[in-house]
Order: sequence, then C-alpha cells, then structure tokens
Amino acid sequence: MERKQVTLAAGIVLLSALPLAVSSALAAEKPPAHPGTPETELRYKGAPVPIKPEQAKEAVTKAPPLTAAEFARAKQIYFERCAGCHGVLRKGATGKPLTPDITLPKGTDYLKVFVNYGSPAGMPNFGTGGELSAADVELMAKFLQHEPPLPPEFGMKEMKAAWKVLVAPDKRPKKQENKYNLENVFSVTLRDSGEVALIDGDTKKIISIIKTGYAVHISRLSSSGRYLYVIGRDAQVNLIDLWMGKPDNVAVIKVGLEARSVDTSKYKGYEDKYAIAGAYWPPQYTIMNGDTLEPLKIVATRGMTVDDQTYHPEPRVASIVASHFKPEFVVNVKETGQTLMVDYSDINNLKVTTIGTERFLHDGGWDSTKRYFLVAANQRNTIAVVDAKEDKLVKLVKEGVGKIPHPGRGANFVDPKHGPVWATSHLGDETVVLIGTDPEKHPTNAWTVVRTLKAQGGGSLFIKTHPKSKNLWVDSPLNPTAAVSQSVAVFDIGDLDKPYELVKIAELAQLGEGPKRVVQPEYNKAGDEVWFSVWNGKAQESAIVVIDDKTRKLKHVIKDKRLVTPTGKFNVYNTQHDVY
Ligand code: DHE
Repeated sequence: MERKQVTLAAGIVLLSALPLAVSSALAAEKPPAHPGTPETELRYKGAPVPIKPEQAKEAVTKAPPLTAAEFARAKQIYFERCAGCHGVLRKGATGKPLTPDITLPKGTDYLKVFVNYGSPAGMPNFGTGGELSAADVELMAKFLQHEPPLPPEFGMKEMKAAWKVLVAPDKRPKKQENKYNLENVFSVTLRDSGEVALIDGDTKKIISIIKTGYAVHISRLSSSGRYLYVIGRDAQVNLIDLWMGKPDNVAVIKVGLEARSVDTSKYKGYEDKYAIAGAYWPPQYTIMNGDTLEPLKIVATRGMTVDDQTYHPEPRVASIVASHFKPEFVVNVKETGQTLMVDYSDINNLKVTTIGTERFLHDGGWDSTKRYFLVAANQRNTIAVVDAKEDKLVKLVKEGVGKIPHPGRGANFVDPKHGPVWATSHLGDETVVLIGTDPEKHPTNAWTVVRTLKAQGGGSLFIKTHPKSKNLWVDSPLNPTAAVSQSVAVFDIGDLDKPYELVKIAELAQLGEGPKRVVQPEYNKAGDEVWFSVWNGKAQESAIVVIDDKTRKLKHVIKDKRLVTPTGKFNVYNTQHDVY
C-alpha cells in the first residue's frame, strides 16, 4: 500500500495509510473526526469503555474553597507536620487515612476538633498544644477535604541532574591515608544541622563534621568498611571516603524527595559494588554504583497490600539490609507489607522475590546467625521473620509482642533459660520481648516470645547489647515523663529475672535546659563501652555520654558546640559486620 505524507496548514504531518482514492472520498464527505488520527485507527480504538462515569473520581470538589495562598500554606503545614504519619497521599499509616471520601462527609467542624485537641490514638493536639494557631487549625480542616496535592515523580533524569562525583575513584587514595583506627570510628547523626560528626572512638575526639542531607537519618558502611553512606530525610545520599587524610564526601545524589534507608552490597564477590537507597517519596528504591553513586536502576514499590490485596499508591520503603547468604537486598515496604528480596547479581534482568509479610513494616535486624531477618510491623504489633537463605516467610510473631515494637536493629544474646534470642522494645508500652531464634537446638522456642521484661515505660526506640557484653540497654526517649526519657534501663543478661538498673544518662552529661532525650545505645568495637546521645533542642547544648559497660559507670562525656542534636551513632566495625 502506498504511504503518503500530507502536511496540513497548521504544520501537522499526517501519515495516510489509505489508498488515495478512498481517503479523498472520505475527506470530501466530512472533515476528519480526530485530526491527526487516521479514520481506520479511530474506528478500531473508539469503542466505549465500560467504566460507569460515577465510578471515576470527580475533579470538581465540594471542599470548602481556599485561595491559592491558603492552599500553599496548608500544603506546607501538611508536609511538615502531618505527612510523616498520614502519608503524602493521605492513605494512612501510623495516622488514619484522610482522603476526601472520608474527610468530606465529616466536615470542617469535626476535623477542626481533631486538629485542635488531638486524639487518644496518638494524634497530637496541634491547636491546644500551641503548634498551630486557630486560623491554621481551620485552614487544615478545610484543606483536608480537598484532593491531596501530588508531589512530582523523581526518575533517572532528576537523579542524574542531582548526582555529583566530587572526587573520581581514580583520584582517591590507594590506601588509608590517615592514622585513625577506622574500625572504631563513630558516624554520628547531627539531625538538625544536616551533618554527621565522625568521632574517633579511641580518643573521643571529633575527626570532622561533614555536610550531608537535610535532617540526616542513618549511616551505613560498605562491606570493606572504607565507604560510609549517609542518607538525609530529603533523600540525599552522601558517600564519604574514610581513607582520605581527612575523610570527606566523594559523591552525592538525591534519590527522591523524601527517604530514610540506605545499605550496600555485602555478598561475597559484590563487596562495595552496589549501594541501595529506599525512598518514602516517590515510593521506590534505587540501586547505585557503590563507589560513585551513579544511579543504575530505579524500581517503584507501588502495588498491592499483603492482606486485603488492594492497590496502594504510596508504599514507602522502610528498612533495607544486605543479605549475607545471597547477592540480595532485603527491602521492607511499609504500607503494602511486602518484603522484597532484590537479587542484584544481574541488574538489567532484575529478579525480585516478593515475600508477603505484614503491613506497616518499619525497622529490624538479623538474628545472630544473620540468616533470619526480624522486622517490626509496628502498627500491627507484629515481628515478621524472614529466612534470607530460603527467601521465605518463617513466621509472623504476634502473640506476646507488645504495643508498637520498635527494635532499631534489635539485640541478640543468649537467654540462660531459653537459648539464643533476639529482642525488641516498644513505643507503645514498657515491655521488652525476647524471641527465640534457634530452630535447630531450641525448636519449641524458635519464633515465639519466650520472655517479657519490663523496662521503664513506653516511648522506647532502641535496644542494644554486644556479643562481649552481659548488659542489655533499653532507651525510652519518647516517653512523656522527663525522668524516664532522660535515663535508660539496663538488664543483666546472665540473670534476667533481676529487675533493671536505672542509669541517669542526661544527668551525667550536666547540660542546661532542654528536653535532653537519651537515645540509641551503640557499642564501640571492643564491646566494652556503650555510647548514648543526649538529644537536646537545636539551640541547646547536647552531648554524647560514654558508659563503661562492665561497671555501668560514666567513662566520658563528649561535648562540643558542633554537636548539634546528635541522635543515631554508627560504629564502623559493628555497622559493617551487623554486630548487635
Ligand atoms: Fe528513624 C532507623 C524511619 C524518626 C532515628 N528510621 C530508621 C529506619 C526507618 C526509619 C525506616 C530503618 C532504616 C534501615 O535500617 O534501613 N524514623 C523513621 C520515620 O519514618 C520516623 C518515625 C519519622 C520521620 O519523620 O522520620 C523516624 N528516627 C526518627 C527520629 O525522630 C529519630 C529518633 C531521630 C533522628 O535522628 O531523626 C530516628 N531512625 C533513627 C536511627 C535509626 C533509624 C538512629 C537507625 C537505628 C540503628 O541502630 O540502625
């Protein structure tokens, strides 16, 4: 058939596939129904779609009107204070869903009460708590009845634009060019200054303060221990070379607009080869070159929830760990409750095993053999156990788990009565639960809660021990009582029936005013010191308190005006080898 190109007056080019005689006859009858689309194609594709119009969402909203300026202000308040719990698209996670199908029937007055007074289920009292003015409370009540504004996507083009190699691999040191005992260096999150402090664990001196992303979150180490990866809440990943005379950034990228997790390939043959970062928005993970952060593969996590199998548009990536059994990353997707075993041995033909676990996955850690990953589905009061050797769900541990488990990476030790266990504390109550982890020698205990300890109170975030230690340290920084949030409980692993001892960490730091929350125990490499952050307000003095693990007495206080809001601390050796 003869192909003929027709150029219309408006400059549109038509490719006509019809014989000339037929097409000119059609043209004579009536003007084209859809200029630019051949009639034949139109007839083929123009069948009616059997979706009832009333099933499709109405764009014309019945929500109370807002000016453009009001909408912009509400958006900012929402992203700053609400999205963390309710999700950017307001589909709900820690907080309830707030989509217009729910909020419109409730109306402005009803919503105002919630924003103003909060709720016993955990919603803060933004109005009476003084965080929002009466006008802003009203504004938010109206805004919540509108369709959620959609932030932009962030794909390869945006990542490449944000990616910078500051020092190319061939310009970097060939061997360690400083004299630090790198295995005992700590990377300390300086949350509100968007920096990390590298602290020499031997001398307790600050080596350097390095600029990172906004509200920086966690640090992880490459398999060799040479490279440090830091992720900020703004999804900026910084790659720091610890071999440099003065360790510093060598590459930087953004993998989205909001993120929390990063890790690196640790399987034999892939050491230091890849890095992976998980994003909250857009919901996706990105595999990068380990030594340059060049983005190689972006994978969306949007999909179906594990339980009722409905589509979720915003399943955020929570914890990620690197498997020691296979060339795989374990990627925990929060809102859908899917644990993805991402095989990085062939990135172009990516194989992902999707293990249905439980919704609202958050943080977790390996058992002592590093075969089983235990991850908290916090809003479901569940610990999911995944076998990284068989790529299978082992069990959802529900019975005996307390309210909102929050392990950090958890703690592994041997219970004198029940054998090897992994433990978590809880945000929602004072308990610490010990879960058996040895299916071979202690099969009846495996993956069940074998013991429950009582620590100080709810609001706990992290728990820690060390293979060489006899202590189990439990923090409670989010407890509303200052005496509880400023001290920690320590249990004797050799005698778990004994009540905990209280150590008043904040008091030992001798700081001035402020909340002084004591957060995240972290051991040094030798396992004979445990470090705590005393996390004060941004304008107030904070500190790191180092406790002698054996005597449980103060060993050292690190104070420096550059230590702005220290929170997480990551010992190089322990993080590199998953020692906890
Ligand atoms: Fe974290 C780990 C998410 C608030 C300090 N935090 C994690 C992980 C996730 C997460 C998904 C697991 C990462 C991994 O292992 O790959 N954190 C979130 C949130 O969504 C949340 C609740 C709210 C937010 O807006 O970010 C949140 N986190 C906090 C804090 O407020 C903390 C206490 C102080 C801070 O620095 O921001 C905090 N989160 C930490 C720390 C870890 C962490 C120290 C790593 C613990 C470890 O031992 O590995």
